[in-house]
Parts: sequence; C-alpha cells; structure tokens
Amino acid sequence: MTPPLKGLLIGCGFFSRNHLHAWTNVEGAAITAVCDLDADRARACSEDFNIATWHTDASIMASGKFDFVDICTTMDTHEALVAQAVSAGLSIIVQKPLAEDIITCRRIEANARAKNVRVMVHENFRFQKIFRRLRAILDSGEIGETTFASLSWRNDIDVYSNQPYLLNTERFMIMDVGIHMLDLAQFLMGDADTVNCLNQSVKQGLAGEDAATIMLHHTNAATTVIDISYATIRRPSSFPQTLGVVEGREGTIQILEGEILRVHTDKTVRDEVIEDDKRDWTSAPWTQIQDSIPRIQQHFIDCLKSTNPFETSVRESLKTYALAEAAYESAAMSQLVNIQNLEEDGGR
Ligand code: NAD
Ligand code: 89V
Repeated sequence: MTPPLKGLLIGCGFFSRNHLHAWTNVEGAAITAVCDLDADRARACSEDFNIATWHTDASIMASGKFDFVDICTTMDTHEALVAQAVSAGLSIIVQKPLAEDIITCRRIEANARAKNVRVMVHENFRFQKIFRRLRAILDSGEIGETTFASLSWRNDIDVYSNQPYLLNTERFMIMDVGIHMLDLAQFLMGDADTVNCLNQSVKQGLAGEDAATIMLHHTNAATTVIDISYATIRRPSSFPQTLGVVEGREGTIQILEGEILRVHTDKTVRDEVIEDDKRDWTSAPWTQIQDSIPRIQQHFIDCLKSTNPFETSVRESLKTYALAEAAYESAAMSQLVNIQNLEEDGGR
C-alpha cells in the first residue's frame, strides 16, 4: 500500500476549513501541516483538524517534508507563494482567482513550466455534481451540438462578512464570481474567442464592480451569456446556485433552483434532481460549493499519481483569465474584445 501523499495547507482563513474537511474525504493524500502568517489561525486549524504541526512561515515548504501544497490564500499572495512552492519542487493546487490580471497569471504559469512543476487552479464550480451530470448529458449527444447557454448568479448574500477583502477589491465581481462562470462556460460549451462585457457598481461603497453581464462567442459559433450580481434581492436567495440553460440543435437543458436539470427533447421532458453527497461537514447555504471540494481535491491527487492532465491546470486556466481580462477591457472600451494573444506570452 503506497503511503498517502503529504500536503501542506497554506492559508488558514475563512475558506480553509472546507479544504481541510474535504482533505479528510480524499483517498491517497493527507494534510500533515498547516501554515498561516497568523499563529492563532494556524494553531486553531491544527487543533481543530488534529494536524500534528503548524507554522507561520511558508518557507517550511522547502523542508522536504511535503509532496504537495494547497494554497488557500487570496489572489494577491499567489504569485509569491506559487514561486516558493515551485522552488521547493512541490506540486501545487492554488485557489482561484489565480491572480488579479492575465500578465501575472502568465508569469506564474511560465515559471512553473520552466521548472517542470505541476500546478492546478482550485476552480471547483465545474466539479459541482450538477455540472458533472450536465456535461455527461452533453457528452451523450442527447441534445445535439450546443448552440447557446446562459449562466446566471444573482443574489445579495452577505459575502463581505466572511470575505471582507472583497469590499476593497477593485476587480471584484468578474474575478471572484465571473471566473467561475467563465470556466463553466468553457467546460460546457468549449473555447471562446471574443467577449463583450458591461459592468455595474450597484451597492454603495465597494471598490469594484458587483454586477456584470458578459457575452461570449465560442469557436464552434455558440453563444454564452453570463450574468452575475451580488446586488439582487430575491427571497429565498438562490445562493450559491448557478442557474441557466444549455440549448442544442436537438434539445435543451434547464439548470433550475433546487439543483434540478430539466432535459427537453422534441418528444420528451424529464427532471433530474441532483443530490449532494450528504457529507456530515457540509451545511446550507454553502452545501453545493462544499460538496465539490472533495471531488476537485481527489482529481488533483489522482492526476498527481497517474500523471493525467489536470482539468484546471494553470496552463488551461490561462484561457479563463484571458477571458476575464478581455471582459474588463471590453467594459472599459464599450466594445467587443478578441482574446487572441491575451493568453500567450508577449500578448497585450
Ligand atoms: P482569508 O483572507 O480568510 O484567508 C487567507 C489566509 O491566508 C489568511 O489567514 C492569511 O493570514 C493567510 N496568508 C496570506 N498570505 C500568507 C502567507 N504568505 N503565508 C501564510 N499565510 C498567508 O481568505 P479566504 O476567504 O479563506 O479565501 C482564500 C481564497 O479562497 C480566495 O482566493 C477566495 O477567492 C477563495 N475562495 C474560494 C471559494 C471556492 O472555492 N468556491 C470560496 C470562497 C473563497
Ligand atoms: O465561491 C467563491 O469563490 C466565493 C464566492 C463566489 C462565494 O464569493 O469567493
């Protein structure tokens, strides 16, 4: 029996507890130490999750005690932490957003590639059960070639109490939520090449946009419309559900509240209710997001062991961050933007 891969978790803040719970569900790996600049946070995670050691200096990555690192810090810290992990030769899973702009994302990717270190972005929306099932229905051909999709995230959850940094993030909604939708759009509909985007700042006092409407043209001529808002008053709130539709030449799949896929063909319609894994540590309203974390973390470990490519490798993710960059460019210039060259070294 091969021993489990040993992991270091860096960043013991709000979302880290979901990572740590999820690592207890992952086969073939274990978190053997945690690290946070804040000793109280590091110690609390170590004690609460029965993890032997805790640290306050990320240079412990170079101790030779770990096989991988799980970076659960905010995007402003990712380039430095990934660089330290690359230098230590550790495989890396790093939380979204990878970085605040495409130039930094490209630098992170190029540095890891140059040293042949494997890096995956923890982008978990595509690992939600409802989207794994939706992808499987598309793969079955039941609704034919896709032509249109809409992905909608509209609620007014108080995201700011748990994630206060979002109040002061200048590139807010597209980098925090839009990045999930842009990855989902590519996961479901394929690569995109042009972007049209309108941003809005609805809630008073935020540094960045809290609503955006993005239209993608996919290379197979399909269109995706993404609409996101943290300023939408609806009761009950639909948080954290992504709602919408995928249309094909032979049918339609609606993504409905209550994690329901409604599959229409010319002659039939059926509902599929997607149940979460009923883990004892997940709880409303975060269940749908929490439920995806063991799945993405297991994918990371399985790919490390099998050398199969990560679905959300840092290289693949450059497409997503190029679309996000293009969305900001489009909103600033009020025009359509082609992402050509944006994801490549030396691009804009
Ligand atoms: P947070 O600010 O609550 O926690 C981050 C922690 O990292 C802090 O405790 C900080 O002290 C620590 N840290 C920062 N730099 C460090 C360093 N160099 N060495 C050691 N520790 C360091 O942040 P959070 O809300 O937990 O979010 C972390 C990331 O997770 C964000 O990028 C966020 O977008 C993402 N997130 C993802 C999901 C999801 O996967 N669906 C949900 C929520 C948040
Ligand atoms: O899930 C996330 O990435 C969080 C949220 C979108 C809920 O704000 O940052």
